[in-house]
Amino acid sequence: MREAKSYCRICSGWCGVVLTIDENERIVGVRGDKDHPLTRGYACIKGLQAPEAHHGKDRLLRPLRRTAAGGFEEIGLEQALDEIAERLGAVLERHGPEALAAFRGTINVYSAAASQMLPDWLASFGSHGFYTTMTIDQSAKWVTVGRLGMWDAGKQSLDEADVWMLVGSNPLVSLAGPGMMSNPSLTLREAKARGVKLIVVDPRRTETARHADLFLQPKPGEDAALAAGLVHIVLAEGLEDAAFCARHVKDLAGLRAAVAPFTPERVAARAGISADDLRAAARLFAGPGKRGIVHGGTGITMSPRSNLTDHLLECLNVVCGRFRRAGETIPNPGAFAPARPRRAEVIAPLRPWERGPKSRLSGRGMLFGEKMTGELADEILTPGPGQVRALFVDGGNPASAIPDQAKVAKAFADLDLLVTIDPYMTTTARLSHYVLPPKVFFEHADLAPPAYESSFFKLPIAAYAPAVIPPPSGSEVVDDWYVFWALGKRLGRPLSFFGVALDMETPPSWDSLHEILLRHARVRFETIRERPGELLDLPPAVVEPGADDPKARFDVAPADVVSELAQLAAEPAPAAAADFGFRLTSRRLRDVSNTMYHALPEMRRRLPYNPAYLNPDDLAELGLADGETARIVSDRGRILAVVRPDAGVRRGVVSMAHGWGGLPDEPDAGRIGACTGLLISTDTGLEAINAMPRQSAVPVRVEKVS
Ligand SMILES: Nc1nc2c(c(=O)[nH]1)N[C@H]1C(S)=C(S)[C@@H](COP(=O)(O)OP(=O)(O)OC[C@H]3O[C@@H](n4cnc5c(=O)[nH]c(N)nc54)[C@H](O)[C@@H]3O)O[C@H]1N2
Ligand SMILES: Nc1nc2c(c(=O)[nH]1)N[C@H]1C(S)=C(S)[C@@H](COP(=O)(O)OP(=O)(O)OC[C@H]3O[C@@H](n4cnc5c(=O)[nH]c(N)nc54)[C@H](O)[C@@H]3O)O[C@H]1N2
Ligand code: SF4
Ligand SMILES: [Mo]
Repeated sequence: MREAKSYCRICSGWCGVVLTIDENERIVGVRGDKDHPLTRGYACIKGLQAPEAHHGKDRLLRPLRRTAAGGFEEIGLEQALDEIAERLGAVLERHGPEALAAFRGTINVYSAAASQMLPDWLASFGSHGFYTTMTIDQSAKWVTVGRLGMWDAGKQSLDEADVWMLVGSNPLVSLAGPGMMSNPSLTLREAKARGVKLIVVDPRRTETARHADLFLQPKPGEDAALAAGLVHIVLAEGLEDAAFCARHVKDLAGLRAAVAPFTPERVAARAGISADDLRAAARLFAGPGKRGIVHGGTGITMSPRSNLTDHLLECLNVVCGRFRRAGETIPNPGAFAPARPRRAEVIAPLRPWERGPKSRLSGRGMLFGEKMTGELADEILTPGPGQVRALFVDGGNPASAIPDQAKVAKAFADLDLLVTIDPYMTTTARLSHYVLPPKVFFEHADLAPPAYESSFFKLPIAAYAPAVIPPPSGSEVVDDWYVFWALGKRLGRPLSFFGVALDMETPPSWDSLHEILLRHARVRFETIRERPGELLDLPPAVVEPGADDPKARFDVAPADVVSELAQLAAEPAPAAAADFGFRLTSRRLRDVSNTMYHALPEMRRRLPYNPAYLNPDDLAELGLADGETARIVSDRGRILAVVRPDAGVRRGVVSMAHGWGGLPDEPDAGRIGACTGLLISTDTGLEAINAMPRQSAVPVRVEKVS
C-alpha cells in the first residue's frame, strides 16, 4: 500500500485528494487532502468515487465499433483510428472542412492539454465547427463582456467583501461562482464570520440560501425585470459610485432611462416578491464604501432573456464600482499566464460576434472561437453546403446534455461519422460509430487550464498532477489528445498545438504538451512539475493606474440592450398559462455531475433517478404522493418523473436536474431518471446572439399518471 497526492478533476473545486493505492496499482481509498492549501480537506461524494470510477465494472477498457446489427464489438485502437481516418477523409473530400465538428464536454474543459488539442485539430482542417458546453451554460457572460466591456484588474473578491449577492447560483453544491470554488462550506462560514452579508435570489431555498442574510424567492424567469429593478433603485436612491461612473461609464443616463419603467412595485408584482424586499436587497448591496459583487449563475443564464439579465447584474457591479482600483493587490496574478501589468481601466466591449464567420442557418456569429451548441442539431440535419457530417465528442455527453433531446438524438443518428471519447457507454456513445475509452484522471498527468487559473484559485498554485497509476492491465485506453494527433498524422494534416508545430512522427506526451502550454508562463513548467499542489511564491500583482483620459468605457446601455429592456417593459406581466401553470427550473444535485456517474453503484444506492422536486402544497393539490410518478408536459415534449416534496421550492415550480434518463425512446423515470432536455425546444426561444435555449423557467404542467 502507498499513498499519493493528486487533485480531483470532476468540477471546478479542484479538491486536493490523497489516494491509497494497493500493490496491484489500484486505487482503494480517497480522502480530501487536509494539507492542501486551498481546498483544506474538502472532497465530495463524487470525488470519493475514484476507486469505482477507475476500476468499476462499467468502465470501457477497449475501443468499440458499431456493428451493422446495431451492437458494438471490440476493435484494436490503431485499427479503429485507421478506419476513422478513412471515413473522415471521405467526409472531408465530399463535403469540405465545415462538415467536420467537435463537441467539448465538461471533462475536456478541465484538462489543459486535451482541451487545447481539440480546437487546434479542427483548425488544422480549416473547420470552424467548434461546439462546447459553454453555449448551453453561461455564454451570457461572454455576451456581457462583448456588449458591456470588462475591467482589466478584475472584480472585487470575497476575501475583501462586505456584501455578496448570488442570483441563480448555489455554490455550496455546485462549487461554481467566484470566490467559492475551493471548499465552499468553510469559505462561506469564514466569510460570514468576517461579517459578509449574503443575499441570495432563487426560486428554491437552496443549501446556500440557508446562510443568506436576505433571501428573495422570485418566480423563475423574471430575473431580467428583477435586475432592472435593482439597478433602478440604486440609481433612483443615489446609491451608485458617482465618481467611478463619471470616469468609466458611457451613457449612464441611457441606462437610467431604460430601467425607469422597472419600479419596485412593478417588478415585485411580476416576480412575485415584495417591493420592500427588493428595496432591501438594493440597499444592502449598494452604498458608499461597500465592497463585494453580484454574481448570476446558471439559474439566470438558462432562463429567458439570459443575456439581458446577466448584462444588468453586471451593470449593478459597474455602477457600484466593484472593481479592483489602482494600488490594490491581485492575490493570484497567475502562474501559468505570462506576466503583464493589470490596469485600473475598462477593456472595451468588442462584440466579436459581429465580425467573422456567420452561421449558414441563422446568421449568428461566433463567440470566442465557438459556434452555438443550441444550433448544432440543426447544422447536422439541414442539408446544404456546410452541413455537419462528422462529429467528435471528447469528455461530454451531448445526447443527454444538449436541450431538445429528441432532435439531438435524431441528428446524431443521421451523422456519417460520430466518434466519442468517453470511459462509459453513455447515450452519446450508444449513438456513435466508434467509442474510444480514454485514460481517466489519475492515470495521466494533467494541468489546470491556464485560462481559468486566476478565477479557480485565489492564490497562485502549481495546479499540476503527475500520473499516479497505470491504466488497468490488459486495457487499451487512449490519451484524449492522441486521437487527434493520430488522425492528423494519418490524414497528412500537421498539427500546430498552441502555436507550436508538433512532430507528426513521434507522438507528444502529456508533459511535452504542458511544456508548450506554459512556454510563456510566469513560472516555468519544470518548477510547477516539481511542486504539484503547492502554493507558488509569487508576489501579488499591484493594480496600476489606468490612462489619465480613459478611451474605453463600460457600455451600460447599448442599443440592443435598451431595445430588449423596452420590449420587456412593454410586455404585460405573465399570467400563469392555463395549460402550462408550472415552471420547470434547472438545478444541480450533490451526488452527480451533469450526466456523469449515474450508474456507479454508490450513486444508484443514493440517487437512482432525478426527482422532480415540488412544494408539498402543490403535490397535495395535484393529488401526488411522495415517490409517485407524474407526467411533466411542455409544448415540446413529455417525460415521466418521480416527484419528491421540498418545502424550500416556491409554489408553481418544478425543480429538476438535467442530463438523466436514456435516449428519447426509453422513458423510465424510476429506474434511470428522466431527461428534461425532452421538454426544451431549440426551434424557438433561442437567445439572439448565442442561441442559448430556454433551459430553466420552462412552462410545464404536471399530471398525475392514472
Ligand atoms: N436542461 C438543461 N440542460 C443542460 C443544463 C441544465 O442545467 N439544464 N446544464 C448544461 C451545462 S451547464 C452543461 S456544462 C452541460 C454538460 O454537458 P456535458 O459536458 O456534455 O455533460 P457531462 O455529463 O459533464 O459530460 C462529461 C462526460 O465525460 C465523461 N468522462 C468521465 N471521465 C472522463 C475522462 O477521464 N476522460 C474523458 N474523455 N471523459 C470522461 C463522462 O462519462 C461524461 O460522459 O449540460 C448542459 N445542459
Ligand atoms: N454537484 C454538482 N456540482 C456541479 C454540477 C453538477 O451537476 N453537480 N455541474 C457543474 C456545472 S457544469 C455547472 S455549469 C455549475 C453550475 O453551478 P450553479 O450555477 O451554481 O448551478 P446550480 O447549483 O444549479 O444553481 C442554480 C440555481 O439557480 C436556480 N434557478 C433556476 N431557475 C432560476 C431562475 O429563473 N431564476 C433564479 N434567480 N434562479 C433560478 C436554481 O434553483 C438553482 O439553485 O455547477 C457545476 N458543479
Ligand atoms: S467538489 Fe467533488 S467533484 Fe468537485 S473537485 Fe471536489 S471532490 Fe471533485
Ligand atoms: Mo456547466
